[in-house]
Amino acid sequence: MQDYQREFIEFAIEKEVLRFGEFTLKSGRTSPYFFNAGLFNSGEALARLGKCYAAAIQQSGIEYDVMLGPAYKGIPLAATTCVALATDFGQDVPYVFNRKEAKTHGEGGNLVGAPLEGRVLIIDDVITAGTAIREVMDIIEKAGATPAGTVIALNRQEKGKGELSAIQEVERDYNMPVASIVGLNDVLTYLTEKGGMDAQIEAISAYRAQYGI
Ligand code: OMP
Repeated sequence: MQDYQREFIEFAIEKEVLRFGEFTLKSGRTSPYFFNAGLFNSGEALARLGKCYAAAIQQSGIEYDVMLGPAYKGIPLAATTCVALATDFGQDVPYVFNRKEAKTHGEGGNLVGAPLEGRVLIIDDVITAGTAIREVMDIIEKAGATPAGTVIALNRQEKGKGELSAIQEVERDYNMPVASIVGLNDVLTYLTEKGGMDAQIEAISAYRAQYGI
């Protein structure tokens, strides 16, 4: 695990973005942990988050022309990550986001920011079953652009519809890599190193036995 990954997990637990307990997911699964990126809800938290995404993008080697932050949660993620790419890596990356409701006056349309063209890097919080990300692919397709890859904060490393992970299905269906700041395996490594988290580790291991890949 890299330093930024360990720091990210610590920071997510500190902010209660990463919590342990019993949670019902969008997919209907009952999970012993939940990652709520909406709780990175202050200037400092967003700044640190952007740096972690920027580091993960650099690490992935994905080549792209524009970053797309899908509404709503992807919008601040794209903004803070583009700032971090500029300040930490000297890269001035254009970004664009969609509106959920198309605007009929003013500039019109449902895309705001840079043109959605060329190779697109999607930024999002979590992929569990892959439903949300598939909707984003339609936006890219309609614009005539090409998906270059996706970067997320946490890879939950669980099954999609079949035996592959949801992320592997997305990678296969859209022929693009999905990178993440951390995966569930990193979270487990962190909890094991930290100690005193046996109950949480046990619950996550049981969940993995059922839904993990
Ligand atoms: P899928 O559409 O099934 O891939 O689920 C992704 C969405 O689930 C995310 O965009 C979140 O809205 C939500 N989610 C989390 O935010 N954190 C989690 O740990 C798990 C989920 C989830 O419901 O699966």
